[in-house]
Amino acid sequence: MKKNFYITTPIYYVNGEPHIGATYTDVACDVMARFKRLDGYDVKFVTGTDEHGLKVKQAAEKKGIDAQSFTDIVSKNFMNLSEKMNISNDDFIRTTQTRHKKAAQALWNKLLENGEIYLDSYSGWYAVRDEAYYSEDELEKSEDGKMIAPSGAECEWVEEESYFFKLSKWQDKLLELYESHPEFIAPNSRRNEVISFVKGGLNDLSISRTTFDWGVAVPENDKHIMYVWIDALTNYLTAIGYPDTKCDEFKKYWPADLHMVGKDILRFHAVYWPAFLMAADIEPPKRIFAHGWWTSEGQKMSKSLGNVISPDVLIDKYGVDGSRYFMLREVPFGNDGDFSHQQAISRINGELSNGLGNLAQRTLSMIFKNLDGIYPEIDELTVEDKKLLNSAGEDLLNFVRKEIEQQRFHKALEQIWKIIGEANAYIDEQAPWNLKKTDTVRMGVVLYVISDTVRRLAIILSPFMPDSMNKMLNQLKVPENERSFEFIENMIKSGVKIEKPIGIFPRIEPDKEKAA
Ligand code: ME8
Repeated sequence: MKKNFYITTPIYYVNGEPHIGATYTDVACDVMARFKRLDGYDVKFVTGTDEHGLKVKQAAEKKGIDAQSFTDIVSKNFMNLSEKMNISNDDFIRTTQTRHKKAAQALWNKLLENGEIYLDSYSGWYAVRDEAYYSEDELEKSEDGKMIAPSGAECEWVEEESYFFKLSKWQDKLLELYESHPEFIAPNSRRNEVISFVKGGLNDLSISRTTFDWGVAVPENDKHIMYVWIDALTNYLTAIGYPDTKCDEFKKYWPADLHMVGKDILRFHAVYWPAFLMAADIEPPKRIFAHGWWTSEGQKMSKSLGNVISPDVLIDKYGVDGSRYFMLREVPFGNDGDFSHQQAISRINGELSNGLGNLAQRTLSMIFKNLDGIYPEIDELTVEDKKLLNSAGEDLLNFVRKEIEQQRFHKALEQIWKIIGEANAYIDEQAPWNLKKTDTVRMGVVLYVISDTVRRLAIILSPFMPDSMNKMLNQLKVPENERSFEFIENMIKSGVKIEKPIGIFPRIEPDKEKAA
């Protein structure tokens, strides 16, 4: 049976330039998508932009352009960034697209038909920055009398006619879902937070607005537009052909295997979204993973503090793959993390340049110089040779697969670097530079064993650093159709000739970074 895998990022608000947060979620999802593809899955990976709502409308007004032209420009910036970061998404959803409006209205109609929506009026607190409603007991009063949400966003009082979704009636069903599918919300600490929020009781949710018009029209009453979150969440269905639930894509990919989100938007995904879906007779997704939050040199990233880390700066300083590696290696996925340039340089130089880069470079250079660049014929492997090869083969792949399934990227990388350490210890012990003078046959075997170890590592690492690992596999002369996991235990072919190797991970000079 064909193995399918559907993974999504949140769709990002287009109220400003993309920052490191969007890149972080994109990279994590990209690693999962690429890993699954190499593991034989048929993958659908979707990202996109969330273009309606008051926040985006206000940002457009500030720029003095109409909302559609504004979102066209900013959405393009997000698209370009995904491309630059080598994100392998299969689709890019924009909520202003016709296909999406059709899907959002179809979901609305289904909820209406099922008796899950009623018209009433809303009076309460709303935070434009979060595009979220809050009850008074969740808010704090600031010194100047403003009502502040737990996120720090300022709230305003709203009173208007509104449609409501009967969220309150789904409380028990949601608790049952969390109970019967413990893997539905991860990490576990977040799961507990959601459960206690739902146990605390749910109010019906206001799902339409009348005081502005930048949104998807409510089908039966165009005085109303849909609340931006019901519009946005539907994107996960739009991408696979909804409302056509009989189409191939929908049948193949729904329920989604993983919605990856930041911890700030877990409530929308783990409470509202499954409730909307169950109310529309659609199965909930299989898993929501909420990752942590990046701060910058110890402080919350904010435009006014001037410490927002732009993905372009990251790419300039550390390269695409250096940035991808650092983000997933530095912080246990799920925890908050602080972005420190010093740490980034230290990891890139220590782990990429010295650890992996050097291993490949010195091995291939020796083959190039001493064996005319040709992998030798191998008669016999010693216990040490086999041990190293085995530790970088199926065993490592199985370990990494298990960690990736649980979104523990840092653990996967930690283990891969343990094996890189073993390979470096092996080369030092075997000392092929000495064998050059005493036993050139054994020197050839040692260099061959390391080359094949590097091949294995590069295949397993390619979801994390696709471009660099491709370069490495090119230098090793591994055929392009032999770079998926089923070939992990294949051996490099003797007699194949390599070219003069070029270092893949140049060191980053700390001084240059200070001057920047
Ligand atoms: O919430 N650290 O969009 P958004 C880590 N449109 N991740 C961060 C981050 C940070 N400092 N800042 C942002 C929305 N993110 C809605 C989503 S989905 C149906 C609708 C990431 O532009 C993280 O993934 O505010 C977070 O959840 C997302 O960007 C929020 O993006």
